[in-house]
Amino acid sequence: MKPVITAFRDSPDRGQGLARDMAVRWAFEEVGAPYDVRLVTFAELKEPAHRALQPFGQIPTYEDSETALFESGAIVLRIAERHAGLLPAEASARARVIMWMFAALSTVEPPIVEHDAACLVESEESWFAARQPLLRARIRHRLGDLSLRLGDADWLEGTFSAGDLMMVAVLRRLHGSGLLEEHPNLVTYVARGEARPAFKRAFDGQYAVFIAASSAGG
Ligand code: GTB
Repeated sequence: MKPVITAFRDSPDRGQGLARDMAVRWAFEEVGAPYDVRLVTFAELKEPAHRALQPFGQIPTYEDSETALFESGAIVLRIAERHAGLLPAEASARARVIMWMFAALSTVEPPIVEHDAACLVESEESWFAARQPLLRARIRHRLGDLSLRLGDADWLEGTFSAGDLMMVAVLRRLHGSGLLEEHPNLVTYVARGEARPAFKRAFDGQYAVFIAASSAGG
């Protein structure tokens, strides 16, 4: 059985590859493993059949012949563990790559999500503008530290890994914010990730869904 993942039938990101199926698609493309995508509507996400796979009613999910998973980080790790290319074989090096996956999702991403959520749901509030500098400062703080650590290296742990995949996927959410541009090495880091043929295939896959949804919607 080819693994099956779920993605939005009509993603709010309008095909920019910002929804969390993107990292999963990218991981499959990096390791050259085939997969199927099952598209779901927002309504379907909240139905019992989907919640049996994803208790929080979200995408992405993942099913293979042995197990079913949710959480994009866990799914990328599963793909990386089953196929060569995204995790080093040596145990300590492997642990360091997994550490960077966690860093991307639990240290770098939260202030970015907080900022996105504020822009999405709080923009009409009287205190919206006053809170922006604080939210942006929290992101800046993480970017400054990440930039220092990356320095002039191409990737976080020598060669491209699942850690870079998750980190670049997270940093892409800052496109258009002006924050990434404060660190030229992070701009080139993200561009290096986006230039990978596997990234492009994954991006094109999700973009095709957006085009199909747009055509269907007239
Ligand atoms: N921690 C989970 C994971 O990593 O898998 C989070 C999954 C998640 O947030 N899924 C979102 C979802 O299903 C889609 S990706 N939301 C529906 C719901 O909760 O009802 C988050 C996302 C959505 C849209 C954009 N965008 O438009 O730019 C970016 C990111």
